[in-house]
Amino acid sequence: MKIKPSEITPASLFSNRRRLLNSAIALGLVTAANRVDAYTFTAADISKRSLDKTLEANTYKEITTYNNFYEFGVDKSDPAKLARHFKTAPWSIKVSGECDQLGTYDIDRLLPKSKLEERLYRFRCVEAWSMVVPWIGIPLSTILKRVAPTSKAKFVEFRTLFDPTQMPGQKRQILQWPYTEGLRMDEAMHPLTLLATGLYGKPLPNQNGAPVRLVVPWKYGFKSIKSIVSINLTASQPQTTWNHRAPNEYGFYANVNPAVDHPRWSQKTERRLGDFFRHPTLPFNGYQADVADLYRGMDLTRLF
Ligand SMILES: Nc1nc2c(c(=O)[nH]1)N[C@H]1C(S)=C(S)[C@@H](COP(=O)(O)O)O[C@H]1N2
Ligand SMILES: [Mo]
Repeated sequence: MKIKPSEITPASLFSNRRRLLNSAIALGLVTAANRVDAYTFTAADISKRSLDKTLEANTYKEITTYNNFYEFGVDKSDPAKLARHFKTAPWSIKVSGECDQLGTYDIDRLLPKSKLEERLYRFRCVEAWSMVVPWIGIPLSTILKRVAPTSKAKFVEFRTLFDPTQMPGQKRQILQWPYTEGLRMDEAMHPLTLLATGLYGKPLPNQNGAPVRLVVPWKYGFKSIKSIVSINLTASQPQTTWNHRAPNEYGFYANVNPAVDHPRWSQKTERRLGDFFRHPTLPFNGYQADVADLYRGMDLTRLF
């Protein structure tokens, strides 16, 4: 049985509000010279639109038992089992590169929990399944503004924890570890781009990337890097794990695009988890009106 968005409980899980609020204030107001203002999107209230009432969420069970998280094995059922004892507290995130507020922050200091929002996003995996997830998180732009990028910052590079003692998949060279991903600065500043810390009103399950993962709803799933320990602002385009692994199959942009086939399969349709029939895949995963402008003038068959 599917749960309607209207039945999703609001994010009232943050019992320790006062402490969190205090630490947010302690770090806060580092707004400095807002050099990232050039990327602020003013037009529509996109975050409201992303809470699309016509989207019906997948069940908690579907979202948390069919995962890609190669650090915990390559089968979709592996992460739910093998990430059970993954240690996600304490957790710190290193902020480095082209920004004023460099440093290693405790996660509770970097993410102002008082600003966490609930959003319903379509999530599409490149292997042709899709689901709709009621995420809890904070726009990445909020965090980037607080660390004050310099004018040289053109990209953001993310890195997952490297700890083979906890992540058995890292003992095998299936991918180049640690997993890395990247976004162009305007993509990173877009209000649909989320640092997610929970789903369905609960803290993020380990298999979904606890304690914090990226969600970029108009891109294929592999862009949404899990269990982030590093945010690095760079002047040039960063190397990304899947692009390094198979550059002809996985590009840097990875925008959901039914018009461009993956070399080994069509990307025209998808099967939503829990459904029997396949559906046509929408350009930019259904967020065309919000994000197509970011790529105007680019050849998206070449820059896939
Ligand atoms: N660190 C890390 N992040 C990752 C992956 C991974 O293997 N390692 N898999 C990616 C892929 S291919 C997908 S489809 C999504 C799956 O997210 P989900 O399990 O929450 O649905 O996570 C992405 N983030
Ligand atoms: Mo994926």
